[in-house]
Amino acid sequence: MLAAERSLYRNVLCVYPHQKGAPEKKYCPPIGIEYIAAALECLAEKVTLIDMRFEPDLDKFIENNQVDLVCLSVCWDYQRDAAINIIARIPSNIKVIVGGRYATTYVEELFAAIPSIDIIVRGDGEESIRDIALGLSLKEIPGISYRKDSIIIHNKSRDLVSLDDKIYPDRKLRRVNYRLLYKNIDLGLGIDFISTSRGCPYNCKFCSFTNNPLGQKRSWSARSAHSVVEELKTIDAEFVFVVDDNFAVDMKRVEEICDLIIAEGIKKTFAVALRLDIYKYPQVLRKMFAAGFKILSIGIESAQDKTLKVMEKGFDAALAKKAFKEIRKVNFYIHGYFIVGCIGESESEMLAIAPFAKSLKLDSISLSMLRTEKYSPLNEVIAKSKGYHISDNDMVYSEDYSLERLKIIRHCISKSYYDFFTMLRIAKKIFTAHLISFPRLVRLIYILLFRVVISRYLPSCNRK
Ligand code: B12
Repeated sequence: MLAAERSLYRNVLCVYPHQKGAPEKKYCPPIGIEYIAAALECLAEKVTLIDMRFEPDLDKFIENNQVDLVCLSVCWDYQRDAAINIIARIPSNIKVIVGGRYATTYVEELFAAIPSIDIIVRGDGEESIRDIALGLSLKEIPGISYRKDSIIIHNKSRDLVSLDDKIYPDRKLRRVNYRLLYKNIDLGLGIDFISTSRGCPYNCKFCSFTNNPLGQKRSWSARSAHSVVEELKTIDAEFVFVVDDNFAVDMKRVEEICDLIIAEGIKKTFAVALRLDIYKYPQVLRKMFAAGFKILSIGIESAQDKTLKVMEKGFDAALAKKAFKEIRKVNFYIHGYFIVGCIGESESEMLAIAPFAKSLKLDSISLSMLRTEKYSPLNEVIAKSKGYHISDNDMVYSEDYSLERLKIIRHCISKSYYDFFTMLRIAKKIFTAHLISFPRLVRLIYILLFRVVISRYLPSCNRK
C-alpha cells in the first residue's frame, strides 16, 4: 500500500448474510466476502468479518462499532431475503455495498427490492471495492452499478485481470473455525477453501466455467505457486478444498505447487477439480498424491458418445476408460460428476451412467440435473432442441422427461451405483489412500457409529 492510500471508510463490516431456515452449508467458509475483506484490510482502519450463519445478531456490531461501510455478499438465491431484511435495519448514514454471484446476475431486481443499496459490484470484487474505498469517482469505476438520484447507472463491465498474488483471505479475520459437518454433526475435521485460479480454458457447451456471471469470457488466470503456498501456510485445517474450476491447466505450476508443499512440510489432504486429460502426465499425478492432492473430482457428464460430442467435452467413452485406467494407477479417491437429463438422451441412456461409472472404477459419483444460467452457452443448444424447456429455477427438462421424472431416474442411477460393494470400496479407499490421519479416522468412525447411527435409531436421545 502506498502511504497515501487511505480508505474513505474507516470502519468496515464485511458480512456473509444468513437468516434462519435458509439451506446453508455451514462447513463452507465464505471466501468470496473474505477476498473483499482482504482487499479492504490494508486501506481501512478496521475490518470486521461476520458470518451470520454463526453470529446472527448483526445489530450489535453496527451499534457498538461506529461502522461507516457494510459490504454484503449475496451469492445464492436463498441469501436474497436475508439481505433484504438485514439491509432494512442498517441506518441510512452507513454506506451499503453488495456483491457476489446472485447480486451480479440480478442487479436490477436487487436494486428494486432493496431501496437502500448504494452500489452493487458485478463480478470479481477486489479491484472494484478498492476503487470505491479509495474514493474514485463512481462514474470512473468499471464493474459497478449504483444509484444516482433515483436512477440506476450501470458502468461498463470490468476487464478481467490476472489474479493478484498478494490478495487472499486473511484467516486472522475469521471469528469461526470451519469444521466438516454431516447433518450438523461435527466430524472432527477442520475444513478450509482455497482459490488458486479462476476460469477454465475449455469450452464445454453445458458449462459456464469460461464465463463469469455476466457472461464475460474469462481466460484461465492463476496465482503463482509461491503465493498459493504462502496462503496454505496460514491455513490450520487439515482438509482443504481447492475451489478452482480447473486446477490443472498449467502442469508446470501444479508441479511447482507440489514441490513447494513437500519442501515446506505442509501435511494436508486436498480435494481438486480437474479434467481427465491429467492422465497424460503420470509423473504429475504421482507428485500430486505425494503432496496430499488425494481427492480428484472429474467431470465425465454422460455415458453417451453422442452427448459428449454435442457438449464438446473433448473425449468419448473409450478415451474416458483409457484415462481412468491410467489415473487409477495412483491410489487417488476419484469422484466423478455426471448430468442426468442431457439433451437427446433416453431413459435407458441416462440409466447407463451407473454401469459406465462402475466400469471406470470411480469411487463415488454425483448426479446433477442439467441446469443453465443467464449467459450459459447451453442456452443456444436448448434453443435448437425441439421439446426442451427451462424451468423457473433454471433447470432443463423436456416434454418427454419432466423434472419429476428426471429426479426419479436420478434416484434409480444413484441406487444402482451405491450398492454394498461400492460403499465397501469407498471405506477401503478412505483407509488405504490415508485421506485422513489414523487417529482422526478412529475418531471419525467413533462419531459416525455413536453419534450418527445412534441419533438416527434413537431419536429421543437428541431431544432437548
Ligand atoms: C464451494 C461451492 C459450492 C458449495 C456451497 C457453498 C455454499 N456456501 O453454499 C457446494 C459444494 C455445496 C456447492 C453446491 C452448488 N453449487 Co457450487 N460452487 C462452489 C465453488 C466451487 C466455490 C465458491 C467459491 O468459494 N468461490 C470463490 C470465491 C472467491 O468467489 P465468489 O464467491 O464468487 O466471490 C467473488 C465475487 O463473487 C465477488 N463477491 C462476492 N461477495 C462479494 C461481496 C461484495 C461486497 C463485493 C464487492 C464482491 C463480492 O468478489 C469475490 C472475489 O472476486 C464455485 C466455483 C467457483 N470456482 O467459484 C461453485 C459454484 C458457485 N456453484 C455453482 C452451482 C451451480 C452449484 C449447485 C447449484 C450445483 C448443483 N448442481 O447442485 C449447488 C447449489 C448449492 C446451494 N448452495 O444452493 C455455480 C454457480 C453458478 C451461478 N452463476 O450461479 C458455480 C459458480 C460453479 C459453476 N461455474 O458452475 N457449491
